[in-house]
Amino acid sequence: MFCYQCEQTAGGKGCTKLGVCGKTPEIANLQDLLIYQLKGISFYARHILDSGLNVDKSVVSFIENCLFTTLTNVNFNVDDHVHLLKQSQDIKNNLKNIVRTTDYITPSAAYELPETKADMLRDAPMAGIMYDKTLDPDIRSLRQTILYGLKGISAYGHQARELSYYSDNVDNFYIIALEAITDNTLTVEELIRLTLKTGDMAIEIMKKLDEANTTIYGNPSPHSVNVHIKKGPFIIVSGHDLKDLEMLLKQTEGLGINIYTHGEMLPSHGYEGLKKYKHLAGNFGGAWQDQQKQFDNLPGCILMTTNCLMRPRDTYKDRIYSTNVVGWDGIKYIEKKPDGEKDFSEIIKQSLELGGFTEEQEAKEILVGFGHEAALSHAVELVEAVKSKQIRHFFLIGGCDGARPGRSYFTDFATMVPDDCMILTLACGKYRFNKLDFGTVAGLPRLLDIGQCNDVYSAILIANALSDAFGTDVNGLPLSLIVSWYEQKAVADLLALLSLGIKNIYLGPTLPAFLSPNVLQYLVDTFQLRLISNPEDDIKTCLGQA
Ligand code: SF4
Ligand code: SF3
Repeated sequence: MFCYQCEQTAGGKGCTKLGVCGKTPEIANLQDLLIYQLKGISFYARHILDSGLNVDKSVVSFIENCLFTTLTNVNFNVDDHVHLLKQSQDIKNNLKNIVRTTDYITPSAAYELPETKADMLRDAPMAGIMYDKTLDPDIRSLRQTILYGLKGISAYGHQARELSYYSDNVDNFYIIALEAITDNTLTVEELIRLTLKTGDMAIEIMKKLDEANTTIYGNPSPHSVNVHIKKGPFIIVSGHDLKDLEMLLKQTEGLGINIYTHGEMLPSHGYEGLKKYKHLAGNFGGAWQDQQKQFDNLPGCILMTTNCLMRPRDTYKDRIYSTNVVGWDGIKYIEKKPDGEKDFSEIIKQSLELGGFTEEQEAKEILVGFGHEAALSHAVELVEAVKSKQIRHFFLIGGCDGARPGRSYFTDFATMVPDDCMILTLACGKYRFNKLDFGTVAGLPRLLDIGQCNDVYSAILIANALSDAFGTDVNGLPLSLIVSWYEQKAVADLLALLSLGIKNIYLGPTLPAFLSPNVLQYLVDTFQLRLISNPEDDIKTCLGQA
């Protein structure tokens, strides 16, 4: 196996024996072959697009689901992968029959998947990232960057599609980009353009998801969330998928079960359509990497709707459920029925039987719900506060959390931000400091939580509105972006920000291993992308005092 798609990759270079995430060589090889099959499917689908026809949405959503399945910490179930591989060959065969091209057929399009898993694994090495030793390292780097951006987009695309929202541009882009990254005629410059286009598409899908979430559940508004436990039976819901949370809230109404959010589900408390359920009781635990410790021996159940799933310990393996594309060998899976609904009766029954917490902690509340509408309802005050020097600077500290010790940078950074500066947060990295009291500035909370990682779109809208008010562009604002990355949704988010021409982003805790020295240099020269150094110096540089 070889995988270097996430921040915790072994030795900062690549996982080759076993994924630090727990991905086995078997799963890694099946995932490589699945991506190879998607490239083959896209070869034929591209011909359909080029002839002016549409590709069937069932094919698009298959591609999207497979991309999402291979994202870090999503699916570790062998049977799921074998099943998807078999489906991929059927889809490829169908498209081949429709297209009947006489063009040169790429190897991934021509490939015939064997019947057995053993034979699939025999073939998998030729689909590996490092298989072609002669490939130019910059071409490989850009191809993988695009692929990881697509994986991030697919997570948001899946979430939006669950709510019946999608973008035809993004749907077509999966195909165009997957085919392009097998095209040996494309130059480095062309692949750089495609990388930035991937960023455009990331914005487009986040916009669609924002439209879906805010149309269905209303615009988030400030809401205090209890982060301590209550007495009684409970279910913990993790991941990003609001629709799953809503279905579960409906099915547990009046049953005396408390629903706690976990990880990236925390911002759901801001949405009127979800917070109206009184048994949405609070948030449990910290970011994803703490789950094994925090789920240990819990007297209740857990539902994982998206990543990040870690290897479930035996002490809770019988109490954790997955849904959507998430999976692990031996854990219970909740299917979607043909009408789009899900039956949560098994997890509900089990959580009632387990009985829940017997003690209750005194409530401790944190504030969430500053999406673009709520934040911009204070636009006039914010602009005035900047003009009158009550607010000196905005720091957006956004992105993923993770286990690396270097991530204490982000906590230190947040606590060192001067009192006359405001902190905006996004995604699960905020768990490192969101229970601290940051007080107020200019009459507003000094820490405003914008939401999940996909709500980087909200941050972009806020930044654009402030730019208009100050007659500048985003780079001219008293705003610095401090981005922590872990998995490929963060790659999509970073590409989105770069595609808007946003400069001076601080990225950490380390740089992606998949960026070749030349590609990195291009990003540094063009966007002044910086690796984080230490919080004192970085804050000084951001405030122009270095
Ligand atoms: Fe390693 Fe990350 Fe790949 Fe898992 S996803 S195998 S930790 S690089
Ligand atoms: Fe977190 Fe996985 Fe990335 Fe959505 S849940 S930000 S790490």
